Amino acid sequence: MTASVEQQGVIVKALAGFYYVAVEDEILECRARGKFRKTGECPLVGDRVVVLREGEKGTVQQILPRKNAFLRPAVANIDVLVILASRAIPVTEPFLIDRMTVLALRQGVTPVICVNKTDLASPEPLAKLYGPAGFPVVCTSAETGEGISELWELLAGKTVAFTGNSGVGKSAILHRLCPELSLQIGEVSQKLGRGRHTTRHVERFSLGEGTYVVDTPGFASLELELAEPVPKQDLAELFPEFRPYLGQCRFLDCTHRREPDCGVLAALAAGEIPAARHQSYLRLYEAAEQYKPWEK
Ligand SMILES: Nc1nc2c(ncn2[C@@H]2O[C@H](COP(=O)(O)OP(=O)(O)OP(=O)(O)O)[C@@H](O)[C@H]2O)c(=O)[nH]1
Ligand SMILES: [Mg+2]
Ligand SMILES: [Zn+2]
Repeated sequence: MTASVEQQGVIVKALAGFYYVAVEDEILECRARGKFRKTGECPLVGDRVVVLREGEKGTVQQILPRKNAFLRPAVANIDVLVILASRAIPVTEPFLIDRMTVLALRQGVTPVICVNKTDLASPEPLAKLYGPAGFPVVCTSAETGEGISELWELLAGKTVAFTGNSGVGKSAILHRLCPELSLQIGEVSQKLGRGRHTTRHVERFSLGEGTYVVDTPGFASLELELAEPVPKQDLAELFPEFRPYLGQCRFLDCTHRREPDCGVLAALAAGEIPAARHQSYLRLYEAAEQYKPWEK
């Protein structure tokens, strides 16, 4: 009979019901304890966990307190969320970026906007939208290597997750950051302009010097509709370029949609806030209003 021991580690990969946990110098294949199913708790890549080890296998016993947690992409305890976008195929809808920045900021995670495929299309429209809004923006090409060292500087020493629609180049950029990694990089269907969901699981890679990057599967727009929205009253604060105007509304409970003497609407009219960003705000506000958790 093998003796069982409790150890602490970090989940580095989740795949087909197994969790791969880095304990000391090795990776232990684990199942989750049955009680997680009952409590609705879900172990995530990046979670610090207690495992019960029995020989070569283990069981995830307990999830240690989290700094933050995301369901899509399914990661925990990150410092930076790199939102990868592209203006070539597939074209990223700015709303996707806006939604991810809101989710990141809400949990105290720094969003970095990375506009990839600069060899195929100018990143400028997106850079102009997000730079002035107060986000770090970096323009890259996994093809030519443009912007990779700039991106590296934003990530060094941090735990980072990559997200973005399928085919924008998350795995390709990660491969550029660390060519030794063996990653599957997909093809983009020319006809559909969509990626093919090449990456199918969440996995954390160590790039050395205390830098960790999590590659995640790209999402489809449909999944956004199912996700739990941010409460409507919290939204305006999560648009950084709205903040200077939030104290300037006539009504304390102004929702910045159509009220008279609204500081945000005045800034919008003056061109200080881009129309696209305000439209995303309205769309997220509406989604929050219509969300009925009991219907999910
Ligand atoms: N021309 C060009 N092609 C790129 C660039 N980045 C990625 N690609 C190509 O785009 C396709 C998709 O890249 P992936 O890295 O697999 O995309 P992904 O975001 O990981 O996609 P999923 O894993 O499906 O979410 C591949 O054929 C890449 O070679 C780039 O900067 N320029
Ligand atoms: Mg991928
Ligand atoms: Zn207002």
